Amino acid sequence: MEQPALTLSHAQLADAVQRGERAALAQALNLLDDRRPQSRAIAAAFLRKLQNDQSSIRSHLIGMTGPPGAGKSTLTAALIDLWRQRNLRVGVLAVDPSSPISGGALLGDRLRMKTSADDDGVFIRSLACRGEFGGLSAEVWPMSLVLLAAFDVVMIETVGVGQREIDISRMCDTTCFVAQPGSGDSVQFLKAGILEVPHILVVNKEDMGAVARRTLSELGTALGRAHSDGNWEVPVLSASATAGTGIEELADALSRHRKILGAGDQLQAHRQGYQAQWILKRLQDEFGSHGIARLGGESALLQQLTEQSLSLFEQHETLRQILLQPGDQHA
Ligand SMILES: Nc1nc2c(ncn2[C@@H]2O[C@H](COP(=O)(O)OP(=O)(O)OP(=O)(O)O)[C@@H](O)[C@H]2O)c(=O)[nH]1
Ligand SMILES: [Mg+2]
Repeated sequence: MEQPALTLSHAQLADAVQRGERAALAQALNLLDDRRPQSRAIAAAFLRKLQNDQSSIRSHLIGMTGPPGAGKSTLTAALIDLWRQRNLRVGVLAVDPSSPISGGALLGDRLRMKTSADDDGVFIRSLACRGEFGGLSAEVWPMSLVLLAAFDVVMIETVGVGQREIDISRMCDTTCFVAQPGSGDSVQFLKAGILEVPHILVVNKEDMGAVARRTLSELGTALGRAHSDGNWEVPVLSASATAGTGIEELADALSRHRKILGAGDQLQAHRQGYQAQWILKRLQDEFGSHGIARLGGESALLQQLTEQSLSLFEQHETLRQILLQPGDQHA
């Protein structure tokens, strides 16, 4: 279906997004998808407004990862119920790997079944995984910025154990790994350093009994004490999304981790740092390492990006324009 033309100015759109208006959210997400130069300019101005308003600084970006079928969607649905009782507004990006194993298209549906369609406090968007997984964050990060401006909690659900989900986990303020009872993979991956240590580990399906308890203790051992940094010790929790047990503990652990990130500097630095990496990656994909060298090399570029206060697309676009100029052969 043809999208209606943009009827709001970028500033009006930003305001409407911050009020959590559904139509504005849909329009904003479409705008980010629009590759035409004119739309990119509007998107850049729109994102700058959101970032200037600091409207996302109190929100919480959570990554939910884990193997196919571990219960990420069911757990997310249970958390949504709880968060809504606590009067928190929730946005979800369900990243659909389109894999037949994990039942691709069901991903968002399972959530939608549990959440009322006319509750304005919940917004769910399924994303088909277009192309390479490495290219996924290209879309997910700007979308996250939009949802963070509109909701108290934003959850990104991705399937994966190991390298594939790392980018998503770096993007998020808090990463929660959902383990499947009886599957030794998570334990092995954790030991081998393939699974980047999440902030929270949860073994779902505790209603399965002994097998779940065994996985819980194996994960606890594999994690050891080595991974607790100064102010955060990684909790290993047990829950059952279907029986509704352990959900409050999980929600509390998530909010405890959010609290230690604080209301300002640490969180801001983390997101700004990720954004710099995001832009670097986009430029690398488009112009190769030669392009990065022309901009003064990776570390100088990252330094410059974290210090600038331009918005995401503006930073990216400004650097693209520089690189699209005829190259200085001596650089
Ligand atoms: N016994 C039991 N089954 C559960 C629990 N949570 C989820 N399930 C079931 O496990 C299956 C997978 O659940 P999902 O929530 O779709 O898992 P997922 O991790 O989102 O799966 P993908 O997105 O496809 O990777 C479904 O049949 C759920 O009903 C639980 O706590 N206990
Ligand atoms: Mg799922």
